[in-house]
Amino acid sequence: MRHSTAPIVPLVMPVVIVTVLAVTLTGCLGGNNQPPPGTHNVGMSGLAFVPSTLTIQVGENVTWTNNEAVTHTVVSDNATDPFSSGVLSYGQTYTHRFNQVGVFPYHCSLHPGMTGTITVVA
Ligand SMILES: [Cu+2]
Repeated sequence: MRHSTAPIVPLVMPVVIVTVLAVTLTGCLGGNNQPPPGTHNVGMSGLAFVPSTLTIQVGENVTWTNNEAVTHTVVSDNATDPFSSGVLSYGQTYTHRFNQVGVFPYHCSLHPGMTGTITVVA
């Protein structure tokens, strides 16, 4: 019976460490890791924007996230509302707010077949 407490220590320590990490990370994020209301998400995977077409309301945001180990960009085709993300590595995001009604096609400048369209309605 004198060995009964020893095996507990290796089990308890990871739990403590994970708990401390979770509290620390939550604190860093101000307890708010949710995107603001009106933010839509588009992923980049399989050399494609997913979803490739999206309809949002004017004033809303779109956040693109690169979900693969291939670099991508998000570049507008439309000079009416120009935007360009720069090169996004795995896990990186880019957010653009659409303040004008219209149809806004965009593309990845690194992969010619990689295109998408954001339709903004009132
Ligand atoms: Cu790309």
